[in-house]
Order: sequence, then structure tokens, then C-alpha cells
Amino acid sequence: MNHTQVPKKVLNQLVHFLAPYEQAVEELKLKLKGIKYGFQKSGRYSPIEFVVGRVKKVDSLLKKAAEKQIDFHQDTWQEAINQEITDIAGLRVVCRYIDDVIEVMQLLSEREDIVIHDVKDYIASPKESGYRSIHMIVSYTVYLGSMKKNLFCEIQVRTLGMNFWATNEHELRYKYAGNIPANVLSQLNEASQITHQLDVLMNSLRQEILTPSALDTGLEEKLEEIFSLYVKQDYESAARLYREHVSGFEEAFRDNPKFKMITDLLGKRFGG
Ligand code: 0O2
Ligand code: 0O2
Repeated sequence: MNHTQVPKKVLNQLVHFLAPYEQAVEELKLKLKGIKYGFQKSGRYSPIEFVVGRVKKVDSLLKKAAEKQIDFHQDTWQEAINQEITDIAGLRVVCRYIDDVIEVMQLLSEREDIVIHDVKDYIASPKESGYRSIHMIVSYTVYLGSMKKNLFCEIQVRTLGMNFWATNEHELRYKYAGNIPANVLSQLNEASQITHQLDVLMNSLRQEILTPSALDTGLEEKLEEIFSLYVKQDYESAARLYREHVSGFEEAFRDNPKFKMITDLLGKRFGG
């Protein structure tokens, strides 16, 4: 379907129709990013690397509406789209490891503001293209002016590897207008399998990578000690401990919030 087959009145109404979806994407993006910052603020590893979101482009929406045989000449087209097209509001959560993907699904299932209706597991059963991801169809309520709307949204959860593959495949599909040559398809298929092997291998190293080393643990304790000496105004002992244990490790522990606080507060004073 193209724009000319859709009544002009409907095209004019689409901007208004999409407004709550725009709001849902913005709110959910913020909330999902909030999960990430919550972990980081408390000094813990976040299962979320990054979050992006988008509202489906009008062309893509009309194409899907045509596939679903939605009749724009009926006054009920808005309800029909709301029910039939569940990815108008789309969020994408990208994680480092496969176990993080599972943890994110678990975290989402515990929330009261997001109701899960359906989960498509394209990791256990990849698409023919080689595409892997988890798709969760959820409902979410937005308040827009005096209007309250409960909308379906799609949350895709995938690893960095799966995302890398999907981004490449998406661009190739666009370049070849959907008709990717057989030799390129077979390379994509191989790349999908190798990406999955890498994901599985990295997942088995996850514990190794994420368990803090003795050095980190020791440093955490020292940071506590230094901070409490500072609070007690025993600056001389705090400075000594800082020079003995912290100086030289600044770069390695830059992302540790406690370390950041100590260096911000005390680093300049004790560093020399
Ligand atoms: P294309 O053709 O796929 O590249 P920010 O303010 O930076 O947080 P911003 O600028 O609004 O966010 O956009 P964001 O969130 O960085 O990214 C938008 C991109 O997210 C889209 O790119 C999509 O690629 C992707 N995306 C996120 N979620 C989904 C989803 O559920 N489904 C699909 N299909 N794509 C998603 P473009 O430019 O719209 O398109
Ligand atoms: P857009 O709007 O262009 O960003 P459904 O009727 O919704 O159940 P559908 O549409 O096949 O059936 O849903 P599916 O497959 O669960 O999810 C569609 C979205 O998943 C796509 O959005 C992509 O973001 C992603 N996706 C699915 N299969 C592939 C694939 O083979 N390769 C890549 N790169 N992405 C895929 P759109 O359609 O691009 O939406």
C-alpha cells in the first residue's frame, strides 16, 4: 500500500495517532536506561549495554497494515492497527552475554508497568535468515493530556553479537532491495553461526570476566577505610593509605562509583 491508496483524512490523522506511541518509546527508553544506571550507580555490573528505540516509519506501518488487510476506509482502523501491529513502538535492549539477555527478560517480567503478552525466542529458534533475538510483546500505559492509552510495544533483547549481525544483514537487505545474492546469503548464514558460537563461548567466560579479582575486592575495602578516615578527619592516615593502595590504579577503576567519589573528593588532596 502506498500513501495514495490511503484516504487523505487518515494520513492527516496518523501524526495524532502515533503521538502516544512516540511517548511510549521515550518513556520506555528512559525506564530501560534506568535499569542500566541503577546497576551502575550501585557499583554492579549491568546486564544492559545500551538501549535504542524507534516509532515505526509511516511507510513501513502502511506496508504492514496492507499485509494485515486493515481497511483504512473503516472508522475502526485505529483500533485494528492497535491490535494487529504490535511493533509500532519498538525498543531494543542490547546486552553483552546470552545470560544477560535472560536476566533482562526476568527483570522485565517482574515489573508492574510492563505487562508481557508474548515472547518470541529467535535465539532458541533462529529465523531462516540466521536472525537471532528475543522479541517481547508487552503492553504499556501512557498518559497523554487527559488521555490514557494502553499500547502494545515490542522489546527486542539481543547480544552485541546478534545486534552486529542483524545490523549488517539489515543494511544488505536494504542495499539489494530484499533480493540478497545467494553467495552473500551464504556468507551471512555462516556469519550467523560463527556469531552464535562466539556468543556461547563468551557466555561461558562470563563468570570469569565478571567475578572481581582479588585486587578489586581489596581495593574496595581500602576505599571504605580511606573514606571513613576522611570522615573522621584523620587526613594523614587517609593520605597514606591512598598513596599506598590507590595511586597508580586510577585508570583501572575509573568506572567504579565509589572510587570516583574518593578521587573526586580526595584524589587531588592526597594524590601527590
Ligand atoms: P534503521 O534503518 O534501522 O537504522 P537517543 O535519543 O539517542 O536515545 P534516538 O536518536 O531517538 O535515540 O534513536 P535511537 O533510539 O538511538 O535509535 C533508533 C534506531 O533504533 C532505529 O534506527 C532502529 O534501527 C533501532 N530500533 C530500536 N528498536 C527497534 C525495534 O524495536 N525495531 C526495529 N526495527 N528497530 C529498532 P532507524 O534510524 O529508525 O532505522
Ligand atoms: P521496521 O518497522 O522496518 O523497523 P509479526 O506480524 O509482527 O508477528 P514480523 O513483522 O515478522 O511479524 O515480526 P518479527 O519478525 O517478530 O519482528 C520484526 C522485526 O524484527 C524487524 O523489524 C527487525 O527489527 C527484526 N527482524 C526480524 N527478522 C529479521 C531478520 O531476518 N533480519 C534482521 N536484520 N532483522 C530482523 P522490521 O520489520 O525491520 O521493522
